[in-house]
Amino acid sequence: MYRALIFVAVVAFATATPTLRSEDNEELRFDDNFLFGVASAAYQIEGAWNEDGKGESIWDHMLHEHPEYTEDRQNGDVAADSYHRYRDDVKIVKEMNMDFYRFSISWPRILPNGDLSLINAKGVEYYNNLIDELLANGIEPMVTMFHWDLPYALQELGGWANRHIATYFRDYADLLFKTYGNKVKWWITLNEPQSFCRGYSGDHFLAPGVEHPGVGEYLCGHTALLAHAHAYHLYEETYRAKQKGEVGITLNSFWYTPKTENDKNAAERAIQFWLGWFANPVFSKEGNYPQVMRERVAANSAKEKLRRSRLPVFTQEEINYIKGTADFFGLNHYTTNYAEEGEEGKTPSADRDAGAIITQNASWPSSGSDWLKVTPTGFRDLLNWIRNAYGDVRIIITENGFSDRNTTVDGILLDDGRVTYFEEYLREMHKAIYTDGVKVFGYTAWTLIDNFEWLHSYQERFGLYYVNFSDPSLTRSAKKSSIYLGEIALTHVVPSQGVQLIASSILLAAILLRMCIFP
Ligand code: GBH
Repeated sequence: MYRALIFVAVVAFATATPTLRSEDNEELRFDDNFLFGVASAAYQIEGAWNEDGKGESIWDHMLHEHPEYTEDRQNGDVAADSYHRYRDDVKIVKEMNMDFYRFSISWPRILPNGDLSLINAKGVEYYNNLIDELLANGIEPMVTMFHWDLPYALQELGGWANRHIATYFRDYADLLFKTYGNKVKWWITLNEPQSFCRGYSGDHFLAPGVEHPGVGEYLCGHTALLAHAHAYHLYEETYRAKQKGEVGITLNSFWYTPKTENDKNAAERAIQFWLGWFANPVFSKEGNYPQVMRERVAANSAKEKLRRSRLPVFTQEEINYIKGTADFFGLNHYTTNYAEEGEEGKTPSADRDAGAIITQNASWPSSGSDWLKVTPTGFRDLLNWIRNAYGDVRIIITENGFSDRNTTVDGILLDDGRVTYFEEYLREMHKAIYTDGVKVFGYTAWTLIDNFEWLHSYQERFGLYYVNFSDPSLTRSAKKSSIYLGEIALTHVVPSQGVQLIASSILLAAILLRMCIFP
């Protein structure tokens, strides 16, 4: 055991000096007012799925019915038990010197029936406690109102495919502003509608697992945009003057790079279908879905002999109502894909409508997730694309992170793959800000602690802290990456490689020393 530990430490050290895929390795500095934070989401960390009056969510329901959907047949019933251990979590955020903590509120924990017929006092109290604990520690709460755990009661009415759900979301948002708005100044309405709407397209990776490709995801997206706009207008009209916070939305996008010179249009279509789907209605001057998207879905629908486009149509009034409804652009970014001319996916489906074949390059460095390759330069390209498309919108990176697979604790604490990922992505973001002039004002690492990674369950770990899921007390232990990012949050400096080498050596010496004292 002891020798094995030394072996792991030495191997880790040997790989601790990353070869940068960004050319420069100088020390980089971020402005004093640049914000650093960490993120999590309710279903992925809280557990306590049916405690203290919480209602059932679509994730509870789907994974209880279909344990086989996840890699190891587990679910988020207990997860990292943050419902009971939130004080430990806040301590960790503080240890990492973070300015803010982005977490999500579970809609069914507050409103078990989805609507205002029942307000669960214990649920309301839980988030009050969490927010108070953060503020007492000098950490700003940043609240995501919806990170995929819709009340199941609303799914029975069709969920996001039912346009009226937008009004239910408005009521829920109203309650959150009213209840927490004196303490919370950062609001994110929805996390990644592009992802959760896939739960209606038959890609079984997300709840509710409804199978209506080419139709369901567009209906869902339509409702989601209206819901977001309702929450924004409500804040604008009723709360902003007094509460003085900001309301935005979090969208995710890969970077799409043309596979060959001839694939530039395919790459542009891919990003319009993925990011433009939600960004264009909210952030563009003209509003509405991207033109290429409206045209292609309409044309395919006509070919399928449908009477109207599968992509619902906004009235001019709705276009104006949705346009401009964000104080900031929350961006989740992880990786890059190739796009190539051609068609793939079911008929019909959004993938086929986009008319691009999506691949990756097997030689790109991998992670613990099939879809996530380490491709830092795409981050800078994406940020520039957003600025070119939507002008000088204020951007905050609301997620960026790296996974590894479940192995031994010892191997995983020295998570050099993650350190390298953060370093390279921060360097590219720095170039986007300070060389290219993109207005990014903050950065959020995904994720605080190892947690329930949706269909990959506890097998893919994105945490800055390790969670021992086989230990009933679910101990959290610092990984090397948490120390690395903690230093950056404190100093606002990404150290040069030389400094990092010294820091790694000290860390290694400390580990070896500890092993000698407690063999
Ligand atoms: C984010 O989504 C989520 O907001 C967060 O909850 C999650 O933990 C984090 O990423 C890490 O995954 O399995 O090949 O079908 C990022 C966008 C969309 C990426 C769904 C993975 C599934 C690909 N995700 N996608 S696959």
